[in-house]
Amino acid sequence: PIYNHPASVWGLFGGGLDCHTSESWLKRKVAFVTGITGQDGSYLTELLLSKGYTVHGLIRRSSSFNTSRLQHLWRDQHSKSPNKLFLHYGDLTDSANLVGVIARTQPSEVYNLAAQSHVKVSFEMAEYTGDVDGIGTLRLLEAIRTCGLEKLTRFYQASTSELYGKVKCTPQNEDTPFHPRSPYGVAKLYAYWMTVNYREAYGMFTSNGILFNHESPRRGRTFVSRKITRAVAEIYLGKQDCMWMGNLDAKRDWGHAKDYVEGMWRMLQHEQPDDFVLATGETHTVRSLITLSFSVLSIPLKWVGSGLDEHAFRMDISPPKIVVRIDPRYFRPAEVDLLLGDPTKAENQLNWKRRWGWEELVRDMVESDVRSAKGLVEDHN
Ligand code: NDP
Ligand code: GDR
Repeated sequence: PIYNHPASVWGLFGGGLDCHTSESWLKRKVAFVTGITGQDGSYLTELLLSKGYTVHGLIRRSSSFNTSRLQHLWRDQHSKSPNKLFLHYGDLTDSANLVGVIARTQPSEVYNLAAQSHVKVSFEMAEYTGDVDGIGTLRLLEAIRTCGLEKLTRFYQASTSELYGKVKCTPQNEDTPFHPRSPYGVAKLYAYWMTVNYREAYGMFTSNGILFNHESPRRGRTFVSRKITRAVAEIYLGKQDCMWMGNLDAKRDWGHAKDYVEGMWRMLQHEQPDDFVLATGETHTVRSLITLSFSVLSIPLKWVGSGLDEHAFRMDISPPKIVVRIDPRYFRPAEVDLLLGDPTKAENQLNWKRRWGWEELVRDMVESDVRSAKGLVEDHN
């Protein structure tokens, strides 16, 4: 990782207001991205670099390689053609580190994407999830204030449709009440309100993107979409017999991550800080995600609706083969049954429009997983 010291007139802390208007500050196009090694972080970095930003990313020290999603973007700064991507070690649990990185990088825009983002895992690591996803957001907001950048730096918070949880009305929009159903959702609720509070209390430009599920070939393997598309590819190639799943009846509003990172960026270019839903306005069951994934590869599938295999799917070939079974381990102590978002506000005010449809998303993921299962491309995540 290479630290970039921008030739700033501030020294380590603050003083920005004397030297810059907020407009000229924004024009510097310096972004700081936490969670840069994740699915969204990698797509957002691509987008920001393509728009001429200098991008600083926070990465965790790990004994195993954790920057594979950024590999194609990384240029050694000693090379002949370095780019404007810089990585900094840090962690949302380390306040002093965050202050130091913000002070050194002087970002005009901060995107807080870092999180323990797995809902099921959050039941097993509730305290840690609260620390990172909840208090971690507070630490980052405070780091911006400590550096005297609260009137200059714009802040994006990765909020989530998990805030709605036990939904009271459908579709969900910015005015729908919250009722989170997991330690992850509760931690994100704290972060959501801290983001609103810093806007109201200190006049900071802080915005929440309330994003519904979004997926891609770079999605982590333990989220349901990627677990399914990888398994379908492996079953197709005869490398795996069967996939073990949890609740097939859950309904989600699934979009493509590429569309959603564009919405994040638009939120920080808006004239006012605000909270926006990004969603597709369609909902599908996990079950239909499975059937669609198999159908991309023209594999006929039947749902076996009785007996021992009450929830199983069978490949409709001769001899028939059970390819999907249920394992109660994958059920959650409390489930979010139905998510369906209404993105009207973002469409009208940010001119945000998704480009990817449901079938295109699933096809993109399945085809990518077939390529990597065949060993034609490296699986980066
Ligand atoms: P990922 O799980 O793919 O990425 C999470 C990122 O956070 C990784 O870079 C991870 O680093 C980093 N991270 C985890 N813990 C810490 C920590 N303690 N300190 C610093 N960094 C940490 O998530 P997505 O890209 O899918 O999601 C991005 C954000 O958006 C998350 O906050 C998520 O909760 C939220 N969100 C996601 C949605 C989705 O459908 N994808 C929908 C709504 C919200 P490492 O690589 O080292 O593990
Ligand atoms: P979610 O995503 O919890 O919505 O959170 P996930 O893909 O994990 O689950 C979606 C639904 O599928 C059901 N399910 C299974 N889930 C997993 N992971 N594995 C299984 O085997 C399985 N079988 C059924 C789940 O019960 C659930 O109903 C994601 C994350 O990206 C969050 O960070 C983000 O905030 C929300 O989306 C919006």
